[in-house]
Amino acid sequence: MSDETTTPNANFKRRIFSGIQPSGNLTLGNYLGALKRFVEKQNEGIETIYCLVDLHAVTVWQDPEKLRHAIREGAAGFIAAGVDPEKSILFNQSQVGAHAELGWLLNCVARMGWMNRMTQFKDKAGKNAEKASLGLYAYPALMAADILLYHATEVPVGEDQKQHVELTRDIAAKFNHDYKVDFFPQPTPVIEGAATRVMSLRDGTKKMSKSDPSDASRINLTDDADTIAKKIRKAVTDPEPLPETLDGLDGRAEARNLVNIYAALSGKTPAEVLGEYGGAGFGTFKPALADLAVSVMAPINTEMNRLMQDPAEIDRILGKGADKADAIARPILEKTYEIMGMVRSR
Ligand code: AQP
Repeated sequence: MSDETTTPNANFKRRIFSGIQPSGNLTLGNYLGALKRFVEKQNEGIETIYCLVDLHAVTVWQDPEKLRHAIREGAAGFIAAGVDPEKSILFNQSQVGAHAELGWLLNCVARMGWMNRMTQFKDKAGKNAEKASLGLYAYPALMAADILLYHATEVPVGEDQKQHVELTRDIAAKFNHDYKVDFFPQPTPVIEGAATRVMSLRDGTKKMSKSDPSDASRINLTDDADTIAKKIRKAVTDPEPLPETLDGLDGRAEARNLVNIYAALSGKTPAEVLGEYGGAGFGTFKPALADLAVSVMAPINTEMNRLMQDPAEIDRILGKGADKADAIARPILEKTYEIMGMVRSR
C-alpha cells in the first residue's frame, strides 16, 4: 500500500469488509477472486466481516424461493471454503437494516456524474438501461455504505469491483469534506493473486459469472467432481501447445485463463506453471488442471452439501453474525445521522 492510501486511515483500526451477491451459484471466479482470499485475511488475524449482499442481488429480478436458497447455499459455500463464523462475522445484508439506511444517506452524497461512469452498470444494464431498476444504478452507493458502515479499511475484491471501491473512496472523501469531519476512512481495494479476473470457460474475453446463461461457462461450488472435470475438459482452447513464457500467452485469452486458474489453485505463479507445462498440448494440460480443480473444489462441494442438510443451523449462524455486525454498524450509522443534522431522540 502506498502512503497515499495509508495516511488517511491512520486514525482507523485495520478492518476488512467484503461481500458476494447470492444471485445464483457461487463460481470458481468468486472462489479465487474473493472467498479464498477472505479466508487468508481471516487467518492473518485481522478483523473480517463478510456478507451475502442480498439487497444487491434484488437489483435484478430474483425468484424469492431461489433467492432464499441461494442465501443459505452461499453461506454454506463461505463456511465450506474456510470462513469460520467464530473468527469472521458472516451474515446476510438485509438482516442489518443499517446498510439500507446508510445507503440512502450516501445516495445523497454520491453525484450523478460519478454514477454515470460506472462500467458495471453499463455492462449489466446493456442496451436496456431505461428498463434497468433504479437500484441497479444506485448499487455502487449501497456498496459504499456496506464498506463505510464498518469503517472498513480494506476490501478484498476481484478486478471487476475495483471501480466501485474507488467510488467508495470518493464518497467517503466528499462526506468528510462537506461536513468538515474525519469520519469515514479511505478503504483500499485489495486485488491480489493470479486469478483476480477468472474468465468464462467458453469465451476467454468474458468474465466467469454466476448469471451467465451457459452453465458450461463456469465451475460452480455446487458442481461435483465429475462435473468439474467434464467442464474443464470441454473448455474452449486453441490448438497450439502452451508457450514457455508469459508473453506467448498474448492473444490467447482462453489459454491464459486456464494457466491463471491452474496458478491460483496451486499457489504457483503463471510463469512457474508455464515452466512446468510449456510445450505441452491441452491434451496433457487439461487433465492436470481437472485433477487439481477437483482436488481443491470437490471437498468444498462435499462440505457445502453436508451443511445444507441443516438449513436451520445456517439461519442461526447468519442471525448471530447479523447481531455482531449490527453492534458495529448501528453506532456508526447513528453518528452519521448526527453529523448530518438529524434529530435522534429515541
Ligand atoms: N470471474 C471472476 N474472477 C475474479 N473475481 C470475481 N468475482 C466475481 N466474479 C469473478 C469477485 O467475487 C466477488 C463477489 O462478486 P459478486 O457476486 O458480488 O458480483 P459480481 O462481480 O457481479 O459477480 P458475478 O458472478 O458476475 O455475479 P452476477 O452474475 O450476479 O453479476 C467480488 O469481489 C468480485 O470481484
